[in-house]
Amino acid sequence: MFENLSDKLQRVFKNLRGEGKLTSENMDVALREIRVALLEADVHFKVVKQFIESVRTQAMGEEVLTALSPTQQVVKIVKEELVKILGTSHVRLRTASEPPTVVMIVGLQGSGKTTSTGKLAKLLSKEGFRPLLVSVDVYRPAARKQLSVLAHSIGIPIYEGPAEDAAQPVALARGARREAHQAGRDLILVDTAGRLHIDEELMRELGELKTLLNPSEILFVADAMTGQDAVKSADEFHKQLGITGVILTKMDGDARGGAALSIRQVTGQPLKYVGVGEKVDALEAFHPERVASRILGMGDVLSFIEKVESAIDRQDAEKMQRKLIENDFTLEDFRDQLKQVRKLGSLESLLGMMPQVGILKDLKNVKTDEKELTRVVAIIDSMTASERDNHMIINGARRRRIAKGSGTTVQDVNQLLKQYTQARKMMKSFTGGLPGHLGKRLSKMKLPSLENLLRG
Ligand SMILES: Nc1nc2c(ncn2[C@@H]2O[C@H](COP(=O)(O)OP(=O)(O)O)[C@@H](O)[C@H]2O)c(=O)[nH]1
Ligand SMILES: [Mg+2]
Repeated sequence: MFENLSDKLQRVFKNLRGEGKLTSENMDVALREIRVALLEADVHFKVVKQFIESVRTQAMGEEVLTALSPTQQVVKIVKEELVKILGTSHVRLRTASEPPTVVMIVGLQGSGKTTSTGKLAKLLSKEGFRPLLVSVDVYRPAARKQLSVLAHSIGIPIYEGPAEDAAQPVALARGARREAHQAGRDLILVDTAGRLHIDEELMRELGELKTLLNPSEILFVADAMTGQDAVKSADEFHKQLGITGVILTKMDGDARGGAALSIRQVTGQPLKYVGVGEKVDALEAFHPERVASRILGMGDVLSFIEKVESAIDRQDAEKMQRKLIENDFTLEDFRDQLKQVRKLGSLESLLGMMPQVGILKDLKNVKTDEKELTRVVAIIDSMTASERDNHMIINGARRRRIAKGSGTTVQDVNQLLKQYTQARKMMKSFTGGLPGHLGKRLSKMKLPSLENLLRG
């Protein structure tokens, strides 16, 4: 997400810093560069124009020009403006005063409605909701089946209705509402049909569903890969149907992110969730403040820590930390740590949230390799307890035995042992290298060991 934009903006700031003093001339140059960076990121031109004007007015103010660190002031202004166009704060899901709350998921075909419906059900059930799913996409035979498979895989109930309703969106919706009442479900997520283009018939059908269901939210699913087209159709849907928010999908792809930066300004409706992958947990609540920091390379440390903390048991993490300090980090710990890494999901998506400094910057190009992880875990599993406890005793004969037991080669075992010792070393040096609070948190995450592991 936003990598190019982020790189470019950081370069602009770096150049400004090099100038020492802010003048209206170098500020003009910087603003021009920011403008180009935003346009290249596919941000809507009207949004760009407004953005630049607002930054210019503030940056040219007396206080900024004479400030001790004018560049920092400019960065602050740019950040505040970014937050402004992204939306001032995270917008929670609206709920009905009397349950069940109904959320309609709408959008064009292939934008990610069905996938997002499943993801949202999972996310919201973690927040304590008891969702019921229903698909009213009766036009493509596979569409309802797709949601049904998804629902079963995440263990969330779905209303499938009687066979005679199979072609009746309104009847299905009505049935789902009855079912929710009977089964005590407090949230109905309605996956609707899409079209390749907005057409009258679809809008009429969605309007009918809206009247029947009186939804608290109508979330428009926009495909970030389609850039400004996504913004345009969001706007169109809003004019015809009245949407209450947007889910922007496929932000993990090489989308330039302009849609994210334009939706709020163009449609007046907030971006509420972002899809960052095909898997069912690849959906994030959208936090403007954090995203603005991410764009400016300040890192979305909060999201990162939240994610890590939800996956890693705090006590485990503290135990690890202690072991590290006491130089007591064994192969067994190494394996446990790898298993936790797997729980965290893709390393790449995690690193995208981090401040782009030194070592972390290099880490960005590293991809997690599931197979590699599995192999490493298998090798450690094939060791005896005393070997795991003290890797020094693992001689040639033991290496051969371990390789055989884990279905790998002696080279694989050698490599793993090398990675492990390097990881120990790096983790130790890393723990001391960062400012207190952050250093402590990061050391719990053992990033450098990952680097070693994955680099091989
Ligand atoms: N990479 C990626 N793919 C996504 C995301 N959301 C949906 N998709 C994919 O987009 C395609 C269409 O999704 P689907 O939910 O069937 O779209 P629908 O026609 O709107 O219901 C599927 O292949 C999904 O796996 C996302 O956030 N990231
Ligand atoms: Mg669908």
